[in-house]
Amino acid sequence: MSQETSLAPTVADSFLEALAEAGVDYLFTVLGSDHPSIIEAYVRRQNDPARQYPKMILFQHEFVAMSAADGYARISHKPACVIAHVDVGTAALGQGLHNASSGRAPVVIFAGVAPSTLHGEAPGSRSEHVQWYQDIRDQAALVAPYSRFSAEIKSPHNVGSVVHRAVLMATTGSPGPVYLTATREILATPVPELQPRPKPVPSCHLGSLSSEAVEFLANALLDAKAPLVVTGYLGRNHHAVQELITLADTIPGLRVFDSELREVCFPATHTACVTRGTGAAPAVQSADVILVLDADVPWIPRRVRPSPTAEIYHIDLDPRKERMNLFDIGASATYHADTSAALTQLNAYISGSPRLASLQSSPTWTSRGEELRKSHADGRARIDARAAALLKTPSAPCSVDFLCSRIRALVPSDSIFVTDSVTNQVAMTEQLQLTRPGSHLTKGGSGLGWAGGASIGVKLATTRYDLSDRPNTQANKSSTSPFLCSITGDGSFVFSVPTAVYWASHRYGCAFLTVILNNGGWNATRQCLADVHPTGAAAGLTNRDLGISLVEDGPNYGEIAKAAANGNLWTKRVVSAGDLDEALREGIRVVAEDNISAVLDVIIG
Ligand SMILES: Cc1ncc(C[n+]2csc(CCOP(=O)(O)OP(=O)(O)O)c2C)c(N)n1
Ligand SMILES: [Mg+2]
Repeated sequence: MSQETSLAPTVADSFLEALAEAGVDYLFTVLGSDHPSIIEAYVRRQNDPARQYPKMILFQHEFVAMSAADGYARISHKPACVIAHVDVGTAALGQGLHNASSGRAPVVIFAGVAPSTLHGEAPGSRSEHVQWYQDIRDQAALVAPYSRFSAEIKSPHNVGSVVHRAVLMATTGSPGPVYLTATREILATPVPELQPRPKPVPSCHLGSLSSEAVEFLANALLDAKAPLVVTGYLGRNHHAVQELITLADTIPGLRVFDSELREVCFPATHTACVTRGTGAAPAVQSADVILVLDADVPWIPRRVRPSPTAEIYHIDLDPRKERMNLFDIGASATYHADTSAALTQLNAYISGSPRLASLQSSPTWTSRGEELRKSHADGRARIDARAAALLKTPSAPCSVDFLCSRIRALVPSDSIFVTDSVTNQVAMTEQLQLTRPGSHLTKGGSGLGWAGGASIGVKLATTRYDLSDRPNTQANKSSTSPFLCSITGDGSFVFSVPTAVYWASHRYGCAFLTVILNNGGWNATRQCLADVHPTGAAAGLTNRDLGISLVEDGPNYGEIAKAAANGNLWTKRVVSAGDLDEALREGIRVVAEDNISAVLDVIIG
């Protein structure tokens, strides 16, 4: 092995420099034998006051690093980088790959590949027994179903080009993970002086609608008798939410249904808002014009489907659903466009339409608006009644409705929720009454355990940036960041690798409150069984007999987290509804004042 002779820059320095140029703030890292040159380059950069970013955040599990990068990228829209180990480290990204892909989180994953020389021909040549095993055939195939792009850095001469292309592929189109690799030999190869990129880093902007499309869609909405907007992730862009509110204000009777609850796409308090508990299904069935805006699963046909005569139009940043094998919503026209721009165009056309004034004063539109106000108020009353049901029985265990209504009442008004709540997702969001875009994120896909790591990423992002007008980011000039509340299923909590989550939470000062919906195990498994084999042999068995109950022998979740944080964490189990407020208040206080995480394990009856 050759001896170190100088501190000259290497490909690893070029790699970090290119990430910095592309706006990468953090390296969510799990170190391995493939990373010596990256560590070396990183330490050199840390000694240079002009090169403090990206900062390395160390994790003890790849899935947690990946989820933290996902949370950071989802909330900030800025590319995040994961540094993972060759082969086994890439495999350990696990369900985090799926979540980042489905959730369109721009994450650049870098992993080593096994050194390609055996005899010390170049710095970085093989030196470890495991490097023979880690030399697998097609490492990028491990991430292929999820990655938008993958490439190996093979030359010291084009590192910037490869990295900038990777960031472009991660951040634009339908954003998502990309995968870069390099051998140790390449990373250790010297390069001439680092040159700043002379031109801006490439980007690619989504277009808007053609004028014909604007005219057609606007008139379809004006002519509709029962118009409905279905959306799923439009709330990524706060301006789009504002434009959707304007559209709903302009066309009384237009309903808005958020079918995915991944972002805050429309305020719960607006009279046009329908949820699963307040009329989403009848709205889908009765609509004559449905405008689908940035949604992956606007409805599940086996449960509810639009009328065969309904006209369906679809505008999306990913209208062809490039990652899905099956997608067919019966749309008669589909547009590949930025929904924020498209809604601005539609609103401009509609507000200038000579028909608008007479339509707005027509008895039909007036009574439609009245009907909406009434059904929204009725829906709200039903949600409130569910929350209030336990007020007179304080010794009963909490319901999800009661618990989440109390969380909403007690957390600071600037709170951000990061959730992973599976079968309780609808009740939880209905009770949280979310109104502010950016105040809630849930996992982009179905990979359980996302919320733990994601909370750390969201905390880092909100500490660094003011994200009140996403995707625009401003430096956070205040010394504080919004309160962070994670709500998770008990099963999901275990999937999050809590030992790695709360260790990192403590080490990096990312304090947040976790509320565990402890319903004694995996309710989802029971629900799916009842759905597919309602009268089968397994249906009659208890959860305990099926092995999915954690009522008798569930882990002590809070103590796991506390041990991981070396005792620097507050935890409590709440068994009765009457004890909830005091425990919640203390959990909130500990996070806000003592700056340590808190875990509230709430038994759900
Ligand atoms: C990584 C991963 N493994 C398994 C599953 C399948 N799965 C879906 S929901 C679920 C149980 C979730 O339990 P919990 O978080 O307690 O939510 P609940 O079902 O009780 O609402 C499982 C195992 C999954 N989605 N992701
Ligand atoms: Mg559960």
